[in-house]
Amino acid sequence: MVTILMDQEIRNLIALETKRQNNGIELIASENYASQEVRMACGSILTNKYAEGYPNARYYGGCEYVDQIEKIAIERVCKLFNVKYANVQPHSGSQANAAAYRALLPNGGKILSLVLNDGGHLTHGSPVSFSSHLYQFVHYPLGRDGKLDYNKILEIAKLEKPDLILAGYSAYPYAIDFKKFKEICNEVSCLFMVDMAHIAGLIAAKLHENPCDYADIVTSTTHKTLRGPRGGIILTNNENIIKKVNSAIFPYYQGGPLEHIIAGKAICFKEASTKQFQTYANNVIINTKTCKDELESLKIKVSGTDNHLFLLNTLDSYNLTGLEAQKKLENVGITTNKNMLPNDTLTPKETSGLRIGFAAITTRGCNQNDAKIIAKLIDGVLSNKLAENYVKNEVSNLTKKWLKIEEI
Ligand code: DSN
Repeated sequence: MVTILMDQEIRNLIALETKRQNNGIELIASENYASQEVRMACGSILTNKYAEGYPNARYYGGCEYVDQIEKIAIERVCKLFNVKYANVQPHSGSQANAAAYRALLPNGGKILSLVLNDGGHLTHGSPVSFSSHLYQFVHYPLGRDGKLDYNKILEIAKLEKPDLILAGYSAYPYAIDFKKFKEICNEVSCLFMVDMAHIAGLIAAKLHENPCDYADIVTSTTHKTLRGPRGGIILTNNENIIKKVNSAIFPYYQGGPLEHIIAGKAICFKEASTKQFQTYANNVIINTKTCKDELESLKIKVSGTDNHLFLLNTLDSYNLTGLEAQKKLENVGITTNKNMLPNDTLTPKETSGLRIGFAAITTRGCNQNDAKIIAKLIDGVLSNKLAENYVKNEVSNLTKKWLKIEEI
């Protein structure tokens, strides 16, 4: 007889987090709600299994079922993104990026990536990340309009002669022209890598150009717009590169793969290949634009948007730092994150703005009308035009009519 010990302390905290997720308006652009089926796989007995290595080439016995699960995950993700090879083992997007750099470059290799404050990711060369310690990073800025300036990127690439150009960002609200990037890479004879973590779901739904058609390596997380479990993937069409990627993930950077998470990824890839997911991704774009347009009509300084997010300049609009604005919204149940704006004059701890995204609440059923209400609530809170209790009540009315997030 097995005794099941209930850890009440942790259970209580999970219950409270479930309540927070249900009662709040989640506008963090990198978050989403994975389906119950994905979460059940992630909480399954697959966590018990060691499977170092790859399907049919493991260092442990008893891998016949996890082999099948991992093969299915690989097949599904390759089909979803129309690519030949995949590694589904990265524990995170950062691990995926580390392995991708290792597969493509020697230590000290030169990478040209976006200025980090303009929307890049820590692993794209931040001084506090491994990336800048192992590789030499140079950067391209956004243009004055906050958009990629492909002529400028070419000019810098010709000057710097990088080994690799990196595209794909954490806070870029516009479509990315991967074909143009590839042409620049061809012109300066360098490799091309894309980190599509933020827009993977839009790409899966064919609402954004697919970087797999152009890049030597594409990395991603699986938990943002793709709506899967927390984790990473690496994709390529090159057989030689996937061999290097595989050894960079195991044994170089990681040990045993998380087969429970890989099962969750497999389910997510199936979900993302459906018509319903396409409708969902389309609604994400519509809701984001609706909220942005509404704020703009109220004369608030916001970026444009082609995808699941936009940036709100809180300093110019409300004389609030991003941090102050984030706290004011959090106080009424609207969760966002402070974010650097292109050419920001404040520090990353303060910032001049917020990043706002609709991937998560669109999963719960947020519609265009709700997106308009949310714009008015954001403006009302940040300008002090609306009373706190009124906003809390409106937040409650919206979240009560949306899909409920189950605890398990
Ligand atoms: N931390 C993620 C984001 O919020 O965009 C990037 O990995």
